[in-house]
Order: sequence, then C-alpha cells, then structure tokens
Amino acid sequence: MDRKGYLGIDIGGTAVKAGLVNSKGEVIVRSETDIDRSCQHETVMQTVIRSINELCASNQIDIHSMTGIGVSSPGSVNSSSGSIAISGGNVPNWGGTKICAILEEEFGLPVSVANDGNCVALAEAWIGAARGCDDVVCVTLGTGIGGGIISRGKLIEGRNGYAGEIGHFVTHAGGRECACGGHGCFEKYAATSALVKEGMMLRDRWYTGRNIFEDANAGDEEALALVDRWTDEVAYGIAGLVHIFNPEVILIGGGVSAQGGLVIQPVREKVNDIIMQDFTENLTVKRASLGNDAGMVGAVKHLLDEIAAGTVKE
Ligand code: BMX
Ligand code: ZN
Repeated sequence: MDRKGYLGIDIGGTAVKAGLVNSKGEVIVRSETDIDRSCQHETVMQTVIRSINELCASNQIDIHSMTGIGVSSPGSVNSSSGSIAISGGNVPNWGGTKICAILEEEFGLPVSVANDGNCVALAEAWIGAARGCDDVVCVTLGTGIGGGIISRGKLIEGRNGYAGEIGHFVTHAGGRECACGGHGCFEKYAATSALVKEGMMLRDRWYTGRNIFEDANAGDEEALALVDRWTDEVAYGIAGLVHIFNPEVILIGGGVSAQGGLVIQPVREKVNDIIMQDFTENLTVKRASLGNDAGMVGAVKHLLDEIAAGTVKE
C-alpha cells in the first residue's frame, strides 16, 4: 500500500472521521471516532488527535511520511489563521479553537482547515458530481445547512474564510430564532431538522426524516403536503443563490438527497420556475455524490490548494 499521502479529518457533530487520502482524492483507509460532547475529560481536539494516532497505528502509517493534514470543521472557520471564530457558531465551546496550531504542534506537519460545507463543495468539484465544473453551488441539508460556492473554479472564501455560510442567509424577515443569534435563517426552514420539527407537530411518528419520507413514498397525502411545503423553502433559498452566483451546477447533499423523486426532482422544478429564465440556461440541479467521504476529501483538496498557493508551507 502506498503510504504517502495526506490525512483528511472531518469534524462533525457526533463523530470525527479520519482518512488517508491520496493525491487523486481516493480514500485509502478511513476510521470514525465518536465525540462525546458532554465528556469533560477529552476535548474535541483531543478526540481528533486520538483518531489520527489510532488510524496510523492500525494501518501501519508512519505519520512523518504524510505530506500534511487537511481538516473540515463546522462553524465559522478562519482559514487564514487556522482557527474557529470567536462565536463558534452552533457548536458549544468551539469558538476560538486554534485547530491548525494544535495539530502542527502535535504532529509537526502542515495543516489547513476549512468550513465543512466549503470542503464538500471542493470535493464534489474535484472528483464528485460537479467534477470539471467551474461554477458550483453546493448545499448540504442536515441538522443545519452547509454551503460552499465555487466560482470560476475557485472556492469563494471571503475575507476570513467564512464565506458560503448559506444556512444563515435570511429567507424570512423577522422569522424563527436561530442559534446564530439571528432570525429567519434559511436553515430554520429548509434544513432536514426543520422538516422534522414540523412533522413532529403533526404526527408522533414523524420524529425522523426517514419516517416522513417512508409515508410520503407510500402516498400519504399529509406527508406529501409536508414535504412539498419544505421543498418550497429549499427551492426559494436556492433560487436566491442562483441569482447571486449564476452557477452551472447546484448540488444537494445530506441524507435526504437520496430521495430523488421527493426532493431532488421537485427542488429542480421549483428552482427553474422561480428564477429568471436567463439563469435556467445550462443549469443542472443534482445530488452530491461523495456522501460520507466528502468532508475528508475536500479538506485534503483545500490543503493541496493552500500548498499550491504558498499559504501553507510543505
Ligand atoms: C450550521 C453551521 C455551518 C455548517 C452547517 C452544516 C455551525 C457550528 N455550523 O449552519 O457552519 O456548515 O451548520 O452543518 O455554526 P451540519 O451539521 O448540518 O452538517
Ligand atoms: Zn442563523
């Protein structure tokens, strides 16, 4: 096995994924380590360090033969300073974490970090469903909504690396309160968690997206109406993004994207109905393809781009 390569780390709400990724974006070996956020004796960064050590030990990887570590993290990631912004977004105690400094100190390797939605977009444009596309808007529907925008082949990071935070793009003036401190954010209406929240008010059984879609797929009128209202929310938010970025591909990721007929197809039709006709030209709306690997692979792509740009030293 080729032991040269990169480590891709994907920090999520419940687990840390770690993988050995080669220069083509292939994941050679991977692991998943649970995060216990209530646990006092181990911080999330200690879980990350442990997951790297365990991945290397169980696959005979010499960490010193690695070229670097790419990290994907939720929240406002300052990719120039390699740390999480002061607020830490929706994740408790995450603000201010100096991800790059901690890992560089621990492993003596170059490290880069980027927001999770940005990493998914980078991975999909590199080797996934948007491969070869230069203008991509990527939307991941989950507990929140992650986003990443690639324009003219370049990830839009903004001044500090915070760009693409589309979950907090306001779609309802004065709307529902959001964990970010604002009101009416896109994710409060269009994340999978928003669908489930509405579902739970209608039927006890609708406490998971899976049950809602199972009933909708079986033709239950109330479930179909619920999903239809929710895909309106998804489509209106995406339509706004189409007018701003004029993409050629919109990718929808997250577990619900497996629902082709109930999610991808209606969102595609609704977006095309809402937007100005000029923007429909050559526009494709489709499912993201890399699933669980996207964060790790995109984190490595971000590292490769930083090395190529000279902002991270090899
Ligand atoms: C939130 C925000 C984003 C993240 C998105 C997707 C935090 C901690 N996270 O909007 O940075 O990209 O969720 O997260 O503020 P997921 O957990 O739903 O995948
Ligand atoms: Zn918000």
